[in-house]
Amino acid sequence: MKKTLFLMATVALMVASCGDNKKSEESSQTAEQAAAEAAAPAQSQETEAITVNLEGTDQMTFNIQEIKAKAGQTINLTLKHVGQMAKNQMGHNFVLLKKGTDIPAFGMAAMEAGLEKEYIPNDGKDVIVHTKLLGGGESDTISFKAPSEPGSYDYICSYPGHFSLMKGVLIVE
Ligand SMILES: [Cu+2]
Repeated sequence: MKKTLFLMATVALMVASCGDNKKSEESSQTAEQAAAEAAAPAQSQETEAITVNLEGTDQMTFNIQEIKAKAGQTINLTLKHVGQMAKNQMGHNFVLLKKGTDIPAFGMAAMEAGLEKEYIPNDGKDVIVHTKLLGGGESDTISFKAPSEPGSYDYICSYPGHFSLMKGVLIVE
């Protein structure tokens, strides 16, 4: 038991020293506090967060087609539109779909939802998480937990016509 606590504290220190933007909020946090915070969600999240730098281009491509994560692992994902075209001509987003979603049907519904809904149909009922819709030069960062159920989860760009090229899979182990 002591060993476990020690490990938790070590992990907490590692997390704390990794220093993301949370740190600025509580810079005077002690190691004990950090350990206590880390211990609380330790059941489902004993692994470090992963960072994904996804890029969308004017050629309608994603640079990453496969993301691997452990169940419940925190994923910090940044989508950057590295092209120059406007959001209403070549908009890109990252949309992680629930298991079993019919992608062509979702794509059709997304088109009907339109630009003002950022091509997220039905108030997002088929969506686990998504970024904003971006134009050239823009980026958006989201932080979420990988689903607790292992398996493959499709992600797409839901801008009309993009999902056949701009797609990938999140593999949860
Ligand atoms: Cu796109």
